[in-house]
Formats: sequence, structure tokens, C-alpha cells
Amino acid sequence: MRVAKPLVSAGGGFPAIYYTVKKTLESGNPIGLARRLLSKNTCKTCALGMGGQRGGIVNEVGHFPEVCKKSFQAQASDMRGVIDEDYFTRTPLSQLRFLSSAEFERLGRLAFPIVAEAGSDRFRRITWDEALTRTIETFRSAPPLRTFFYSSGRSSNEAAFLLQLLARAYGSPNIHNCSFYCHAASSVALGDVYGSGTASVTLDDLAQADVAVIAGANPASNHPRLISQLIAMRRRGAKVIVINPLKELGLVRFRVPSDLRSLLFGSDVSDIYLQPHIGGDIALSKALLKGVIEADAIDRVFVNDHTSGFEAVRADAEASSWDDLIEASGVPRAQIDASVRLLVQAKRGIFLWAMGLTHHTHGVDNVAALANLAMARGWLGRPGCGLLPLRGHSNVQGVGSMGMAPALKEAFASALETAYDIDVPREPGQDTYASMLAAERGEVNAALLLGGNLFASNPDRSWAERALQNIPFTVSLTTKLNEGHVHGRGRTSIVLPVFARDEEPEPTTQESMFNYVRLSDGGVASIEGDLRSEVSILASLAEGILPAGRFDWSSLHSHETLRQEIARVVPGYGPLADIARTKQEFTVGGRVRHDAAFATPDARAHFVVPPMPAFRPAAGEFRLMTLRSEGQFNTVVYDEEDVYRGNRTRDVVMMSAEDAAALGVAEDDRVTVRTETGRMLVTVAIVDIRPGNLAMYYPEANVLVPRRLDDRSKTPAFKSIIATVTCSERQLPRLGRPQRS
Ligand SMILES: Nc1nc2c(c(=O)[nH]1)N[C@H]1C(S)=C(S)[C@@H](COP(=O)(O)OP(=O)(O)OC[C@H]3O[C@@H](n4cnc5c(=O)[nH]c(N)nc54)[C@H](O)[C@@H]3O)O[C@H]1N2
Ligand SMILES: Nc1nc2c(c(=O)[nH]1)N[C@H]1C(S)=C(S)[C@@H](COP(=O)(O)OP(=O)(O)OC[C@H]3O[C@@H](n4cnc5c(=O)[nH]c(N)nc54)[C@H](O)[C@@H]3O)O[C@H]1N2
Ligand SMILES: [Mo]
Repeated sequence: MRVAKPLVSAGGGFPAIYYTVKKTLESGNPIGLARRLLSKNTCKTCALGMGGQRGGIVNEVGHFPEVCKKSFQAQASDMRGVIDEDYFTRTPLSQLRFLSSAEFERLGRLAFPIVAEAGSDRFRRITWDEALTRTIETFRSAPPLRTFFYSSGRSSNEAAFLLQLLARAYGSPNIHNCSFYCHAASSVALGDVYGSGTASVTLDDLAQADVAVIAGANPASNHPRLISQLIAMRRRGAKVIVINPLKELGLVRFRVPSDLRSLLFGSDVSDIYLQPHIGGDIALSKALLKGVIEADAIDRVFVNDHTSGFEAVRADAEASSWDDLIEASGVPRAQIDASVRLLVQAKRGIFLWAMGLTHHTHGVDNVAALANLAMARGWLGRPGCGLLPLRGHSNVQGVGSMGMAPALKEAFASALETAYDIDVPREPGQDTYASMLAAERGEVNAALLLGGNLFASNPDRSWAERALQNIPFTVSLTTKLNEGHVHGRGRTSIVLPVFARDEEPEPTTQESMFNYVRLSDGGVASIEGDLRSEVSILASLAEGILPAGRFDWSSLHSHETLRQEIARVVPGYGPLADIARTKQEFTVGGRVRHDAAFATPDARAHFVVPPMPAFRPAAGEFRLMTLRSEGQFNTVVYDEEDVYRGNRTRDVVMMSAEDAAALGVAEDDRVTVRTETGRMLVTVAIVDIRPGNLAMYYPEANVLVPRRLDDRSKTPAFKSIIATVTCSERQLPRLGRPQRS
């Protein structure tokens, strides 16, 4: 059988360097691009938190150079030209509907406000004055409970703080961000475990650990700079265990471009690569814990002195039979034993994870099961040990810290009430999915979307389109147009162009996944346009929408004033008051756990028994996950090909050679993938994945994703989908290939 080979021999390396050169040339302004990359701004891609005051290619512990092709991708993309007015006059919505994500991306930047009126067939340019006045009037006449406010994690702390304050002072608790579709499960689980929802470690801790366990993440593509940390760990003798149904090339071998030895000879990234079934992580974590118990390697002192609930977890592990755990996880006993040996030998360990654990109906339980293992070894509350959710967007954690969420901790809520004389209801508002349901029911009059692509981030694409189009008025703030502005827009929709982070006229701040707050200097826009900063737009809306009261809303146009407000209201953010003056970046207070004092009511860390999930395919069915390729950032597709997985196009279903043989199909054959929600005609791509499991690319595959959520975190199960595969009756020619007549 013909099997596709990865298009490269290792992650990173010369192809990554070639790619950055190509992007540099494509930007049309290599010097401008270099200047932007070196500027003192937090990197715009993942939440690893590069840049800030050390400059774009230095990490939090000062290592230089930390180069990542993703930042080139993002920068070059923001430097593309602008969409001219004529384009909107010429192009009806019916035509824009056919643009793919990559085509929207190539259109260039939005350079002036636009509106699509209810019933109109196209966008037209409008003035800022008209755009803001109409938005203000709409919100003023809407009942606040019939509105919602969504933010992706790309905006600044200043903008996010202002937006949640605006929403709360206006009277809407329906405030949320993309983390409901991302790491909400981690926040809920960590809240149970140690009373706060973020990582317990700093970047430095990785340098002290003897073992790292990375579950359900593909950092070579999504957090590339983490790979150099892993390689550095292995060079000093530490071990890396990967847990992933799919053998990801970049977790096997990587050539770190900024490290000559690694670049030339390549580096192994992992010591053991476990390939469970999709959704099999609870069984696997229980199996590893059972092994640790049988090896008598529980840290009794830590467990007795600093935790509660261990006896129930131990009883559960002992009551689960090896055969059941092996069958449910899909991982052979010998590999479990080998991993247990590494865990038992290590003195300090860190557990890292991403969407492979959270995107399930049992997302919270997945994280809890992993945390149990860490606590059993005593790997919490000391340096070199802990739990590290690999966050998504570059400021998703900061956006959450700023209160862009439907529920606030008591200290935060009462600080807001005192500072602004507003009522903060203790009853939580809508989460992201709840707002989508409200929209579907016709119970939303207006919505404000700060960045992101809410439409293409949702499960069940046609439902998401219907729900969002049911909203009479939406206003979006964005750098570029995306599918959401056309498919997921309100009947009247206004789209406002904003500066990117490194174009902001005033400094902004961001928070990394290590709870580290960075200062971005801003800069000048590389495009000609009538753009405004997110803060300036939101402050104008606040001034117009909110009644003049005891607080002077007009003062909130200044980023510096906002930082003073954040410093006095947001827990742990006191040092923000001086950051612009001192340039002193800092770790948010009360988050990192280097001693065993936990933020729970009893000051202990909590073990919880995770139930085994019901997710199991019947005979003839597969487990399907939707994931990102090397060439995309969430719903923004930059490149069609996924070099690490050997795919030149995105309309594929990845499966094992064994399953392909059983289905009687080969690489490149056309098949139909069906779920309860939809079907797609795609091409077979053979990869090294545990048999019985399939992978497809998000966001295209959202037509297949059912609307099924984790009850506790409200996160859609983007990765535990039941699917069937059938050969197409007729082998249709592949898209993009010359067709024979
Ligand atoms: N370049 C780039 N960087 C990004 C992003 C991007 O799109 N592009 N997105 C950002 C955002 S918002 C986020 S949230 C992160 C996402 O970062 P990731 O979570 O790494 O992204 P996904 O592609 O969703 O990949 C999930 C990984 O989990 C594995 N997986 C799927 N199901 C399971 C399972 O049941 N168990 C286990 N153990 N593994 C499983 C998949 O094989 C895949 O390797 O990256 C951030 N950084
Ligand atoms: N099937 C499936 N669905 C998923 C996932 C999955 O793995 N599978 N992953 C989920 C996850 S983890 C996430 S985080 C969500 C993604 O959720 P979102 O954050 O909603 O989506 P993005 O694609 O990151 O949004 C990108 C858009 O943000 C805008 N933008 C970019 N930069 C800026 C800026 O500086 N300011 C402003 N105002 N706007 C900007 C641009 O319009 C760009 O097109 O999708 C979720 N949906
Ligand atoms: Mo995410």
C-alpha cells in the first residue's frame, strides 16, 4: 500500500528557516518585518509568552534567540496590503460566502469600518462616527440581558478589562472568551485540585524537572518554542513521555533552528511515546497510577500532609483491573510498565497538556486524572514540579484574568462594585455555548465580538451559522476579515478595523501561560488605513452606552489609566500600576505554587476519582478528532499543506494503515466520513495513529462535530466524535488536480 511520508525528516530545521525566509520576502518589506519581530512586543501567536521587554526573540528566562516560524507567519500576514473600498462595492455577500479561510486571509487587512445592512447584499464603507453611533444606539435600546460580549484571546489586558467593565456596568453578565472552547476544562479541574485555574509552574521549573509528561498536545506546531525546552531537558538526562494517539513527527524528532547542534544533527524529543485511543486518557492515567501504587512509589508525606481524597483514588485504581485499563486506554502493558519506571525513577516531574485532553465530554475528568498522578508522586507545590496547561492564544490567560468571564471570584466582584458603584450579580451569566443557544432561540438582540471567529470555532457549522444569523445586530472588532464576518454575522453587522498589538499607539500588556505579565511597546501600523486601537473603540462605546454616573468613563481612553484601574481591582495584578514606567515585567501574585500552600478552603490539594467515560465506538465505528495543521492558527489557514503529517491538502481523513486495509482503501482514495451531524467527502491519508482512530482538520471538519459538551466546563467535545467511513461509490477526482475529460 502507498503511504504518504512526511514532507520533512524532522520538525523545524532548514525547511522552517526556508519558510521564514519565504514569508519575509512575501511580506514585501523585509526590513519592516525584521523590525517588527525584534520590537518589544509580546509574540502574537501562542501563550508561551515570548517577547515583551526583552524583544521578540527572547524567552522569559532570557534565552536568545528563540525563533519560531509562527511569529513570522503572523507578522507577515498582518503586513499584507489592505482590502480597498472598490472590493466591497464589487463583491456581493453571495460571492464572499464562497471564500475559504485561506482566501480571506490573503485578502489583506480591513482598513476602514464597514456595515452590511439587514437585507442588503453587500458590505459598504461607513464612517467611524456612524459605526459607533449606531452601535451605541443599538445597545442602549436593547435589554442588557439580551446581549452578549465575546472575546478571543488575542487582545490586550487593557482592552479585555475595559470590555468586561463596560458589559457589567451596562448590565449584561453574558461575558465570555474563547477559553470555553479551549482550556475551560483545565481551569475547572485545577480549581478543584488547588483552588486556582492556571499553571502551578514558571518556565524555570521545566529546567529543574527530571521528567515531563506531555498529553494531548502537538507543540511542534502549536507551541514550537516548547520543543527547545524539551530538548534541553533531555540533554541533561531528564525524560520526556508523550501521550498522543497520533505519532506527531515534531514530538519524535525536531531540529531547533536556533541551536546549531540540533539544527545539523536533529534532536530526539521524547523517550517514550504512548498512543492511547482518543478519549482513552483517563484509563491510561489510572493505569500509570496503579503502576506507581504497585511500585510503592507514592509520596506519603506529601499525600498525608498536603492533600485530601487519596484513599478513594487508591481504592479506585486498585479496583480497576489491568485488563480493563489496557483495553480502554489501548496502550499495551509493557509500555505502561516502561513509563511507570521513568515516573518512579524521577524525583521531580511536570505534566503538560492541551486540547487532546480538554476537547472531550470528560475534559475536566481527563485533567483531574493526570493531576492525581502528579500528586501521588508528590509533584505539586515544589520547584521543578507541577501542572502546566499549554494555553492557546497569546493573551487568553490575561483576558480571563481581566474578568472577561461570566462569573468572577468574590474578591474581584466586590472590588469592581466598590470601584465603579455598579452591581455585579453573583449568578453567572451565559457561557459561550449558552449565548449561542440564546441566539438560536432568538433571545439575543445584539452582540459584541472582540476578535476571534466565533462562527468557525463552534461545533455543527450550519447550526452555528443559523444561530448567529438570528441576532439582529453584531459588531466585530478585527484586524482582518474571516469567514465569521460573512457566515456568522448578525442581520445588521458592523465590522471595525483595529491595530494589531505591535501597532498600538500606546503600550499594552499580556499574560503568558506561566502567569507572567509582559509589556508591549506597540508601534506603528505597516498599512495605510483608518484604524483605531481596541481600547479607543471600547472606550468610545462605554462613554456612549453607559449613563454618566459616579465614574468618569471618558478617562478610560488612556491605557495608562486602565492599568491603574486593573492594578487596584484585579487580584494579583498590583505591580501593573508601575509597569509602563519601570518596565518591570512580573509574575501574577498568588498563582505559582512553589510550596505546598494551596488556595482551597482547607489549604490542601484535592484528589478526585474520575469516572471512566462512556465514549466508545460500536463495531464498524471510529473515534474521530479534529485538530490543527502546521499551517494554520485556529480558524486562520495560512498554508494548505501540513508538512509534518505529510498532507498537501486539508480535505483529508487521517487513518492507520491497518484500518485503511480493512476498509479496502489506500492513500488518496475518496471516502465519505459520516457522523450524527454531517458528512464530508474527503481523501484518505495514512498516518501512524492508533487503529480505530481518525483525525481531520478544524475548522473545515466542524460540519461533522456534534453539539455535545462537557457538562462541567461547557467545552464542546471537538475530539471525541463517533464516525463511520465508507468508500465513495464513485472515486471522484481530487480537488485541485487536473481533471481528465
Ligand atoms: N501555530 C499555531 N499555534 C497555535 C494554534 C494554532 O492553531 N496554530 N492554536 C492556539 C490555541 S487557541 C490552542 S488551544 C493551542 C492548541 O494546541 P494543541 O492542543 O496542541 O492543538 P490541536 O491541534 O487541537 O492538537 C491536539 C493534539 O492532541 C492530540 N489528541 C487528540 N485527541 C486526543 C486524546 O483523546 N488524547 C490524547 N492524549 N491526545 C489527543 C492530537 O493528536 C493532537 O496532537 O495552540 C495554540 N497555538
Ligand atoms: N472542531 C474544532 N473546533 C475548535 C477547536 C478544535 O480543535 N476543533 N479549537 C477551539 C479553540 S481551542 C479555540 S481557542 C477556538 C478559536 O477561537 P477564536 O479565538 O474565536 O478564533 P480565532 O481563529 O483565533 O480568531 C481569529 C480571528 O481573530 C481576529 N484577530 C486576529 N488578531 C486580532 C487582534 O489583534 N485583534 C482583534 N480584535 N482581532 C484579531 C481575526 O479576524 C482572525 O480571523 O476554536 C475552537 N474550535
Ligand atoms: Mo484555544
